[in-house]
Amino acid sequence: MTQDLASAIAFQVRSTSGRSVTASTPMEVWQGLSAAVVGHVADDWQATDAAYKAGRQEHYFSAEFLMGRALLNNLSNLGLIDQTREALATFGIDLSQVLEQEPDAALGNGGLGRLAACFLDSCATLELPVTGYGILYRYGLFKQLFDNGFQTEHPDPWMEEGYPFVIRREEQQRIVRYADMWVRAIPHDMPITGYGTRNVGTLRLWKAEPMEQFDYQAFNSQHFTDAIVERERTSDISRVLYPNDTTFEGKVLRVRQQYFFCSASLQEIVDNYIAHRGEDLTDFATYNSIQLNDTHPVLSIPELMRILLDEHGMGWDAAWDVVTHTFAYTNHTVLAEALEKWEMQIFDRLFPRISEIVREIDRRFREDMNNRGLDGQTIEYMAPVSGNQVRMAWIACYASYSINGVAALHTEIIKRETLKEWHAIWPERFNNKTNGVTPRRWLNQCNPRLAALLTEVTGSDAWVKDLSVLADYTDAVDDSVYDRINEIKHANKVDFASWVAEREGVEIDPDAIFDVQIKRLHEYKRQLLNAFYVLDLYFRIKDEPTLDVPKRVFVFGAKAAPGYIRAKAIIKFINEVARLVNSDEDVNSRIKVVFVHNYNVSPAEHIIPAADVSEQISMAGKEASGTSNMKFMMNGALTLGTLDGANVEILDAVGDENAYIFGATEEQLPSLKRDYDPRWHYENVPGLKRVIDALTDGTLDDNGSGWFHDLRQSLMEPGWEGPDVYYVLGDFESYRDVKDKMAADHADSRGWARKAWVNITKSGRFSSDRTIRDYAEQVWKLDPVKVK
Ligand code: 8GP
Repeated sequence: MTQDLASAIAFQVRSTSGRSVTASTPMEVWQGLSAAVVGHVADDWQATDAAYKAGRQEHYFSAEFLMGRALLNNLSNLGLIDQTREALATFGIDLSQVLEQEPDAALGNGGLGRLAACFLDSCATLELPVTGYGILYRYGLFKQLFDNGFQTEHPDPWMEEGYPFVIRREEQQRIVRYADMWVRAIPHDMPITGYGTRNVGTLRLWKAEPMEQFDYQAFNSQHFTDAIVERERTSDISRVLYPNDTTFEGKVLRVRQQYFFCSASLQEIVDNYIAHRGEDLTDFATYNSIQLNDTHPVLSIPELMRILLDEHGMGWDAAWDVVTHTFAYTNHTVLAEALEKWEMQIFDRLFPRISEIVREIDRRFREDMNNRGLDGQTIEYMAPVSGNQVRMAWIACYASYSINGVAALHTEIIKRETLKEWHAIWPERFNNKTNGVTPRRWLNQCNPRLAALLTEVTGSDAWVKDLSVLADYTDAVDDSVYDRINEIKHANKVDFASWVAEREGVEIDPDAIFDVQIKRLHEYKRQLLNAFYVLDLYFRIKDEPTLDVPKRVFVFGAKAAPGYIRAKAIIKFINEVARLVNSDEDVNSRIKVVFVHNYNVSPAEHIIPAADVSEQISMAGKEASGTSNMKFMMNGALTLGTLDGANVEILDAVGDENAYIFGATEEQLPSLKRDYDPRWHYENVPGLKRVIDALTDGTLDDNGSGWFHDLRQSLMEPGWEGPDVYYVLGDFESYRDVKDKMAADHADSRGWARKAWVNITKSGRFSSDRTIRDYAEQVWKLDPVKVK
C-alpha cells in the first residue's frame, strides 16, 4: 500500500512541478499530495453525491465557511497519515514541513464561519446527506500585520498558487440575473471527508464570471476598456469576503453577493428535484430543507418564491406553503448592529421582481397580523418592509419553520427580547441548538499527545467519533494519568514556545501559566478587561518587586474589522502593554505578553493545545455562544469566564470546582447598569485609576492618534448608550480576584490536572456531532445515508 501511495504521490507531484519529487519545492509536494488525496476519494465522492441526491437532503446556506487547512484533516479522516509520512520519507521529505505549506481557506470572519466548517465535518462523519453552499471568494479574510502596534490589513489571495481541494465544475454552471447584468455562477466543489466513513460530502462554492469570455463587439470597437471594466464588474461579485463580524454593512456589492449564491444554489436544488421527481414541485419540502446561517442567505426566501411562481407556474399560496416548510433560520447574535436591513431602492434596482415579491410578502404579513388582532404599532415593528427598509431577520422569522439560538441562554434571550414578538405568535418554531466543535480537528489532529492518552485510557479511538464516551473515565483514573496530563501540556507548551519565538520573535517560558484570549476583537468580548488586568499586574510588581506572583504568559490573537476604529485602538493598546511589559527587566522574567498576529484557524491549532487558561470574559448576555471555549475545554484548559453563552453549559458540565466564574450576570446587569457610575469604580477599586490613567498620562503611546484618549472617554464619559457600555470597570474587581486565585491554584499541579481532566472528559456535549444529531433529528428530519 505504501508503495502504491508513494507512486500515486510521486505521479501527482511530478505532474504538478514537471520535476522529480526530490527536486520539487515543498509547495509543489503539497500540491501533488493534495491532488493525490482528491484522486483517492473521487469514486466515493461521486457515489455519495448520487446517493444523497436521490433522497431527502439538507442544504446548509452560508456566506462564510472558515475551513482552515484541508490536507491533514483529509489524511486523518481517511486514516492515511502514517502511510503518507512513510511514503514521503522514502523521498527524504518530512510530512509536517509539507503540511505547513498550505494556506488557510479563510472564507469566513469568526464564530459563524468556523461553526459552518465544523458542521460539515460532523455531517460527513455522521453520514448525513448535507451539502454546504457558499461563495468562492478570491480574497479571504485579510491578513493582519502590526506596524508599530497598529493593525494593518493585506489581501489574502489564498488560491493564487493553485488549490487542489476545489474542483471547478464548468458544466454545472447557472446564470444569475440582475436587472443590470447577468452573470455566470460556476460551482467549485470541495470534498468533505468524514472520520471512519467512505461517505464524502460536498461544499459547493460559487464563483462569478462574465457571461462571455469577451464582448467581441466592444473589444473590436472603440470601447475596449469599457469591455474590460464590464468583465471586472462581474467578477467583483465573488472577489472579496466582507471583513465584518457581527456588524452589518449596507453595501450594494454585499447584497449582490448574497443574491448570487442563493439564486445559483436554489436553481440547482430545484433542478435536481425535477430530475428525480418531475415538474410538480408541491412536495419540494418533503425532499429538501435549507438551513439559513444567520440572515445572509435570507434572499433565498423571495428567490424560491420567484422560481416557484414565475418559472413553475405555482400559485402564491401553494408556493408559500412550500417555502414555509423549507427554511430554518439560525440566529447568531443579539447585537442590534448585526441585523441586516436593506434599502428597498437597492432591491428595486438590482432585482425588481424580488422587490415585488418582498412587497407582497409584506402586504400579506400585515393582513395576516391584522386578522390575528395585533395592534398597528406591533405590526409596523414586525413588518418585512417598513420605512423603505427590508428587514432580513423579520423575513426569516416569518417564513421559517424553525428558529434557533446557539446556546441555551442565547435562545432564552432571543425568545424574551430580540425576537419576542415572533415568539409570542409562534412559540413552537423556537428551539435551542447549543453549538459544538469537531473533535477531529480540535483534539485528535491538533493535540496528538492528548489524543494518544485518551485512546490509551479508553482502550480504543472510539472517542474520536463519540466524544461522550470520555465521561465514563472522569473518576476512573489515578494520579498517573494526572501526571501524564501535566507532561503532555508541558510538551505542548514547549512546542508552542518555539512556534512563538519563530513567528513573533518573543521568548516565553514553558513553565509559566499560559493564559489565552483568541477571538475577534470586539468591545463586548472585553479584551480590554484582560489587558487592564495585565497592566495592573505590571504595576503591582513594579510597586513591590518581591511580590510572589506565579509566572504568566498572556496570549492574545484577534482581528479587528478594518473600519472598527475602537477595536483597532484596543489592538494598539494591547501591543503597547506588551511592549512595556516585555521590555522591562524588572518584570519580564515573570510576565510576558504575546499578541499573535494574523490569528486564524491554523494558529489556533498551535495555540489551543498549549493553553492553561481559557479567557471567555464577554459581558453577560452578549456572546451568543462562543466556540473557542469548547475547543479549550477539550484540550484541558480551564475556563475563566462570565456566565455568558455556552460558558453557562460548560460550568454545568464540569461543576463549580472546575471552572472560574466571575462578574455580573445577565439577570443582574439591568439593575446594576441603571445607576452605574464607572467613576465610582475608578476612584474606589484599588489599582483601577492607575490603569485607566495610563491611557493618557504618557505611560503608553498611541503615536498621536488620539485613540487612547477615546478609549478612556468611552469608559468614563456618558456616550449615547451611557459610559462603559460593556461594564469593563464594573467587572474589573471580581475578574482580578478570580484570576489571581486561579493563578495561585495552578501551583497545585495535580489538583490542576484533575480539573483539566474533568474538563476534557466532560466535553462530549460540546462536540459538533451532538449538535448536528440534534439538528438532524429535531429540525431537518434527516436520516443517515450510508454509501458503502
Ligand atoms: C458568532 C457569535 O458571536 C458567537 O458567540 C457564536 O459562537 C458564533 O457566532 C457561532 O454561533 N456570531 C457571528 O459570528 C456573527 O454574528 N457574525 C455575523 C453576523 C455577522
